Formats: sequence, structure tokens, C-alpha cells
Amino acid sequence: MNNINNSYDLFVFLKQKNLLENSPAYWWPSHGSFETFLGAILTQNTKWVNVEKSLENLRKHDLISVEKIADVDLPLFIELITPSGFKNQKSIRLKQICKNIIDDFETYENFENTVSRQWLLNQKGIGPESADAILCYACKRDEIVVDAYANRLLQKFGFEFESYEELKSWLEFGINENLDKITGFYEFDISLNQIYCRFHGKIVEFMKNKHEIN
Ligand code: 39A
Repeated sequence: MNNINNSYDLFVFLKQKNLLENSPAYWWPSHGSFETFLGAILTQNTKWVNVEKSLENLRKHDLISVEKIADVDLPLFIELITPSGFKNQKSIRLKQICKNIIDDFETYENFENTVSRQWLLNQKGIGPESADAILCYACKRDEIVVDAYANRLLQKFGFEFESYEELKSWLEFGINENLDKITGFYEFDISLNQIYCRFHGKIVEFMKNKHEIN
């Protein structure tokens, strides 16, 4: 049994497995874009493969912008995001969030640079996991994402956490404490955000591919 005492140990354990060989460098396709923002909400309660179909539909209809989603005809939007499920709820919520972005930030760029976690959590349809996915993968902030995969993996190693925030702090702490060692693993400059993206991506790929911990 591997001895995992902190999130640095977990990072090293996952790093040895080359889990991102077939993924984009920072795991989430188009890291740092509005499309990533859409994907972070569309992926709620569905498989990623379904999100890709919805995003492809939106791309084909040239709807990948905050202004276009805020304005899109609702029945068309519902049809296009049908593959990712909960189409009525997700379409209404996404349109409203896009309208709120325009009202409060004027532009998506402004939103990306200045939005707070609390602003995101105040939106209907955004909980902690989606807020952190938006912050980490769309806005490139130093916030790691916690999901059911992370929880299940750590349970396998014998850890139990009382809340989302407790597990998030645990994941971030071990990385920050060992940042010099981690950056030294890479032959290029890597930021904390990029380390968090890769770390979370590795956790998901490890669990999705049903790897064993022994
Ligand atoms: N569950 C997921 C994913 N699985 C994913 N990828 C694979 C690339 N993304 C980006 C989000 N959620």
C-alpha cells in the first residue's frame, strides 16, 4: 500500500503514472477561455463526452461568447445543449449568468480578471465545485477543484474530510508547502494554477480509468 501523508505525496504518486499523456497540457481543453466557462456548468451531473457534444453544437452555431449566450433564443439553446442533460435548467441558468456577467462586469475579459469566488457562489446553478472549476480552468486562478473523484480517491487512502472546503485546503496545503520541489519536476516554468490544473486532471483520469492504488 502506498504511503500517502499529504497532497504532495499524492501528487508524486499520480505523477509517476503519466496520466495526462493524451490530454491537453493543463487537462481541460481550451484552458482559460469562455468555452471552458460554459463547459464547467454543462458538465454538472453528466459525462464529459456529452459536454463535448453540446460544445460542438454551440461552436457550429457560432455561439461561444458571453453576449451571444445572453441573447440566444431559448428554444434553440435548449436544443443545442440537450446532449449534456438537464437542458431546461442549465439553459435558463446559463443565460441568466451570462446576463449577470454583462450587467456586473461589462465584458467577459473583465469578469475573467476580477470575478470573486463569492460572486460565482451567489449565482443560481453555481456551487463550490463549479465555482472552483471556473476559477481554476477558465480564469486561471490559484484555486484547486474538488470533486467526487478526489473524495473517493482519498477515501481509498484512508482519509475522511468533513467538508468540501476541508478537502480543498488539504489538497492546496501540501502543494504550496512543496512548491519548489514540484516546479523542479518540470523542464519549463510552471505556475501554481497550472500545477493545480494538472493535479486535478490526474485525479480525474486516475479514477475514470479505474486504476488501483496498490
Ligand atoms: N469529468 C470531466 C472530464 N473528463 C473532463 N475531461 C475529462 C477532459 N473535463 C474537462 C471536465 N470534467
